[in-house]
Amino acid sequence: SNAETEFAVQVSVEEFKESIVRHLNTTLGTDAEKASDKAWWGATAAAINELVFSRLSYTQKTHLNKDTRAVHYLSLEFLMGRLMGNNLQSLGLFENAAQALKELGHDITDLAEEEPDMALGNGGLGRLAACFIDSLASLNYPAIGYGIHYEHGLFRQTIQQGRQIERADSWREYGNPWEICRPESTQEVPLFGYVETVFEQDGSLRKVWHPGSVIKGVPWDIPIVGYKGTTVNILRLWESRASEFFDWDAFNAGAYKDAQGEQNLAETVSKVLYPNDETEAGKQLRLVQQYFFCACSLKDIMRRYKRAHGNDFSQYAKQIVIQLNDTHPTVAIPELMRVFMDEEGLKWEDAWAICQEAFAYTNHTLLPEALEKWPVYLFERVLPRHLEIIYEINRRFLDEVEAKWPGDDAKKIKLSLIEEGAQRMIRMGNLCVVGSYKVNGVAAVHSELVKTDLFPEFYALWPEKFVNVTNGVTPRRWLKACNPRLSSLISETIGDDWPGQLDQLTQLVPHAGKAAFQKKYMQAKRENKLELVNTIRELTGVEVSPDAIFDVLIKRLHEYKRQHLNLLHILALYRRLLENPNMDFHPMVFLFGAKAAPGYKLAKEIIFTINKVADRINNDPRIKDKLKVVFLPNYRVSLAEKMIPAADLSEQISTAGYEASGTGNMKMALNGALTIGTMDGANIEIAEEAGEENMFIFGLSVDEVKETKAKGYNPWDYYYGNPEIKAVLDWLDTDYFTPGEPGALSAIKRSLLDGGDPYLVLADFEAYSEAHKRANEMYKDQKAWAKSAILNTAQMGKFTSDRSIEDYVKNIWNLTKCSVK
Ligand code: DL6
Repeated sequence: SNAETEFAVQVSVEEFKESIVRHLNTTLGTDAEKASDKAWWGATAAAINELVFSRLSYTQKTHLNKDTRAVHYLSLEFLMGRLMGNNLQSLGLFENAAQALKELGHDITDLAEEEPDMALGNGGLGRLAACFIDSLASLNYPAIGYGIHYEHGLFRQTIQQGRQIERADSWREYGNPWEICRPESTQEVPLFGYVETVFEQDGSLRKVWHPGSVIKGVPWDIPIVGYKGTTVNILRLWESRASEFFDWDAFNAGAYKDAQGEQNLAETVSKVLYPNDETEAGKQLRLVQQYFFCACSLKDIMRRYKRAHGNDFSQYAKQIVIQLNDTHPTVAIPELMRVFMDEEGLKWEDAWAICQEAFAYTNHTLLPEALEKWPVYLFERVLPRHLEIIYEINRRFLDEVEAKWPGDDAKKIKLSLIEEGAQRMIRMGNLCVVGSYKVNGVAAVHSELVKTDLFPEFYALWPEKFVNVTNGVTPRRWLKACNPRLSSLISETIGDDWPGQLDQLTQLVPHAGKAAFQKKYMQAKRENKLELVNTIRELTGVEVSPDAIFDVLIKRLHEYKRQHLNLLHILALYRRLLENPNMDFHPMVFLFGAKAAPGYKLAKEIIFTINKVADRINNDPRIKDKLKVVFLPNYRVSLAEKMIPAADLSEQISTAGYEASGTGNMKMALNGALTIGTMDGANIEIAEEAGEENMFIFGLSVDEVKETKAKGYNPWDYYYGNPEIKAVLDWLDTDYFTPGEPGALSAIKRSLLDGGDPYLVLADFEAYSEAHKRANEMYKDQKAWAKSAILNTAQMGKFTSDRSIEDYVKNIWNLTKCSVK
């Protein structure tokens, strides 16, 4: 199309070569003869940045001149992965860059391996944020992502004797070419101290916060290059530093040690990402992290707003929308109130009216342990002024509740922002709902559950606040860049507009039944599998066959995601094969990738058990390589990019009602894996699009899960009722997988039987096993399988994050596209 040719960066292979070599000299201080691979990668990044930075500056000028309404996406996590491939794809320069490097004697795929992942997130929530900022730029929406510039991202996982060991992730130890430090936009963040009430002469009261400490926030900007667009937005990440002013005071007072302490605290704030996923962190430092990045971001937003509007705040909510990615940035709500009232002199009513029009909140989980609550005493210590503001928000809000339900104290107890009890807690979810104009869940079923199960009283109060925006993934990274074979085939078949208009994939539907297309499609899959075979060998030493079915389960380790259901079924298959080595069964390779939160004991036991079972099975000649089990260490974005294109079967087996959406499910279906999954999260919508006949759906539905629990679920019934379940669980008590150490793998059995099996693993076991039989049977008919796989790819258009962003724009953000020349 015109727009594309207009944009396509016209950099020839020769010019790109020249630029890389020049940067080897001028940026990296080396030359082509002696440069390391790391230096070649750095020089390539610098060559790319020449194109990116000029576009960034045009974008910023345009947004400033047009004074556009923008979304500010506040997220404690951005799981970016690597940027080189993506930036090249977005600039339309990948082929030329690959050719340039080839002519310089380097393979672009090998050089890409030099780039450490930017792992500034835990899992789905952080990766979603990364996909969203990609789509925002690609769709030419003015947007800025705000987060923390962690020195260490999510821990690096190694496996030693089957166990997860955590090591620090030092992603920017040797610098990061994609980021720009902006010291001129440094902010100061107050903390601790006390609040003074000042009586004004006119009889009014004024609150003055005397902070006990001040830390600095220094921003680092990462350009986010839109796909074939001209927009380059930024992700602005705050790094904490000690404030000189405070060190100096302490130093003069002779309290050198205190000054050191200040410095330590200040620099600890952005030191490390909390490795918890769906579990409460509950540490003072985490609260300080949350406040730190919210305060810096709001000051940054205010600075930009004032440049255009001075002290007239009537336009604030027209120009600014602040999206809260989960409850982690909730403290931004009382902070904005504080800024408006204490610093800008607005009255409560005016400040509150603006806040309620500026904030919107996305909920990502229903798990009670993930719903943030902060002890009141912590707020009192760290953010005393904010506590006062929260109390006042609550007082006024409970008056509204009283007006709606007079005398109904039970309602007030449920809705209050404060949970009473031995330890009084602030409910951040409730604060978000009260302070936001929209609240969204991340898949249709999840958004319903947010209304009916999580916030039913709020829903009764403000039904129009609650909306759904189903998640999506960027097809640029998750198909075009990670799966070049399939991408080329698609482009040859339907043209190459699909990465920006994913609905066009439906043009593949008529090809799904054609033998010639099926052959090419399956050939691409096979080559991807061959590549993964090599990766598996390099990482684990295990040899697997590309002819086997590649069954992939990749996500954070959590009981509700039920990696142990998969494992029990593997044990059942192993047992069946031992009993009957000639069983009619297409060989399978079960692949796992997962990190467990370091303090989550059972999750770590599940990893250990998978590895021990894998060792035994992979080395058992009796089953003739019909079964292999591989746990790939250090699962992360760049490893996902290798596993997803090679997946045949996508395991999405959470207990129905627990997985808010899932996004790995979308990525694998897009790359032609058939889903074996429960009717949970976005699986339901994937089934609507792909057709249930092209998936293997099994297990209890959301309602059945609720009914089963209500009736009084007893896992022992399944243990005694199903001899296979009993046999595999008992097996784990023996020393079959841990010679000389019986009981070393008993944790799973104990949690399922003595622990009550909270996620209904045993209840779903049989249905899961049946679904696997259907999958195995279908794989034998390669034509039928190929057709279903193609139909999956063809019908995943809905799950582009571009569509999610358009939904946010329509239903929540109300932005206008701003084209950048
Ligand atoms: O919305 C992104 C992602 C969903 O796809 C997953 O289903 C959900 O588990 C995940 N939630 C979190 C929650 N973390 N916290 N808090 O990561 O969000």
